[in-house]
Amino acid sequence: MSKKIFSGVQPTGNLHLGNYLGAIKNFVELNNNKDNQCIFCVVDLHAITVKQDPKELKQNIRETAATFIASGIDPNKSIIFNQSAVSAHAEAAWILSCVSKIGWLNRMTQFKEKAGKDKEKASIGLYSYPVLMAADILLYDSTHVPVGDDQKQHLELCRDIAQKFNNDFNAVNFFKVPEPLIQNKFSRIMSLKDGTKKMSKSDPSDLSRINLTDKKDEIINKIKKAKTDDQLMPESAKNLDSRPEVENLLGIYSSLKNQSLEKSITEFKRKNFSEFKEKLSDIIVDKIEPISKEIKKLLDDKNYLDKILLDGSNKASKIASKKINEIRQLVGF
Ligand code: AQP
Repeated sequence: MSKKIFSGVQPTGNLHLGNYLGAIKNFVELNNNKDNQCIFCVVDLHAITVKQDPKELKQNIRETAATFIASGIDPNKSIIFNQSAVSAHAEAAWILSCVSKIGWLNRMTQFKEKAGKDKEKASIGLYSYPVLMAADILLYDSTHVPVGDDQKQHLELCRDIAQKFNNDFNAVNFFKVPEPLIQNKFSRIMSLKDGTKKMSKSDPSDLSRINLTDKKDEIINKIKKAKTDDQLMPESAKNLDSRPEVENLLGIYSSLKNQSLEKSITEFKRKNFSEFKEKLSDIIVDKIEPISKEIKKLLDDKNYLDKILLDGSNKASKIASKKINEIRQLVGF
């Protein structure tokens, strides 16, 4: 059966190895399967749930589209567009927010993490972010949504919203209930400075992440400075629970090498970290450097990127306007 894939990335700058291994790498594989119909969205409406500089946002939208293409997504096969160009997303989000329960949203851990201690000061957009995400997915009758492990809870909410809308409006199977596509291995890449925190664009320390635009020496330097401990490399996966930074670095290595964690552990068993870090830097540089170079090349041709986004939004708009019209009818507008 052909899969309808939808996923998005926020244009909030500093796209990193976590975004790549947790999401974009998977997008490329899905794009390469000729049976799939894929839509990859630069979710700029999501980005403004926290304050953005308008000039930087514009640049980050192009950079995110460039990252998709540089990583291997073919714009002739998959639709690449930015969310704000298709107004049905905002309209569907409003309608869906009227069937979603406050209690459901109160359980979302990402809001709690991002809003921090002072929830009163967070934007309403940040709170209702998962409803907009549900609108994005449901407008395209998506059957599968590739995301990192951190988005699993939002996907479950999207499934609840779809079912509630279908029930409330007596519209059996109107919204397809999507399946998450989460890689079961290495689906959450952690900070290079703290193995208990996920690698994130908004971490104030640039040393906490490998950006997809980093140059070779920056990568080598960041891996050299990545937190480890004063023991030797582990002998087995058993005691990794108490060594989250080591587990994370071995996870990154295994993911890039497409091999199991156990195999990586055997490869470096009882060795010094310096030897492992050298090999790890090499493999990251091999993967990231060509992507980084291609992103820079694409960013020099803004017209090309703008055209890809415009073509993509025209295609997305055709699909989304049909669905939003059906939604309007069901609601009684
Ligand atoms: N550390 C991560 N490990 C694995 N997957 C990750 N993703 C993000 N961080 C990791 C996945 O990347 C996709 C795009 O994420 P996003 O840009 O839409 O938002 P995010 O999850 O909020 O990313 P960040 O880096 O954490 O941004 P900030 O710092 O702005 O909050 C998603 O599929 C996500 O799962």
